[in-house]
Amino acid sequence: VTEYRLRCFAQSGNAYKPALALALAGADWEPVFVDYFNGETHTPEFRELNPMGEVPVLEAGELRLSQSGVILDYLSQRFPDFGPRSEEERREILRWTLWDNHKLTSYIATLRFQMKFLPEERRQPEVIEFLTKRSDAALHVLDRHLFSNEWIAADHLTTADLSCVGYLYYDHEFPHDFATFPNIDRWRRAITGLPGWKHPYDLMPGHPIPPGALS
Ligand SMILES: N[C@@H](CCC(=O)N[C@@H](CS)C(=O)NCC(=O)O)C(=O)O
Repeated sequence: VTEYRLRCFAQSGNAYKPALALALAGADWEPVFVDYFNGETHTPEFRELNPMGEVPVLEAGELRLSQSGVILDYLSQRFPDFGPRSEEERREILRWTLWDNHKLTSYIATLRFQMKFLPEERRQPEVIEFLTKRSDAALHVLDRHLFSNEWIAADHLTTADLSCVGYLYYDHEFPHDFATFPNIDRWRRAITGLPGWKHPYDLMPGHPIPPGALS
């Protein structure tokens, strides 16, 4: 048995956040596939595991955690390299993780879902337009922040970086070209250069989506 088990699937940037933390830390972990596109998160068994019905879920012995931000916080105590080195850094990590969950990931993940995963007849142009604008605004905030900061919350990589970068390697699945945000691009490339880095489709099971799912 591995020390950590992460319920996840390849298309989930939210699951990628802790998966990447585990990979970069060289942790003893295994991904456990959740068949999201065939409705597994709606099953009573999964709701028992996480009443919120969401991936990721981390299991470590008897401990079971959900919400990527909470899982990242837990992992940063186990692997202090990407944790805070002061009270001020702890607050900055929390601040940017909350911002990511509210303003960045929630919009860009939902935009991608609308554009790429929802069956065509259920896509709504006004919803896509709204989410595109919201995503754009958040990406500009992040790009400006990274103009004057090498990393998001401290002078070293922290879990705030891993949270914000969750969806930013799924290139060509958005109306935005992330490479045109120069500071985001420089920063996400710095993360790809770290030992242990893998693309979400290589780190977690379930890519490509099998035909027949989603219908
Ligand atoms: N704020 C949560 C978001 C998690 C989330 O949205 N998970 C999606 C996959 S990326 C999910 O499992 N959705 C299940 C469903 O909608 O049935 C986190 O950071 O963990």
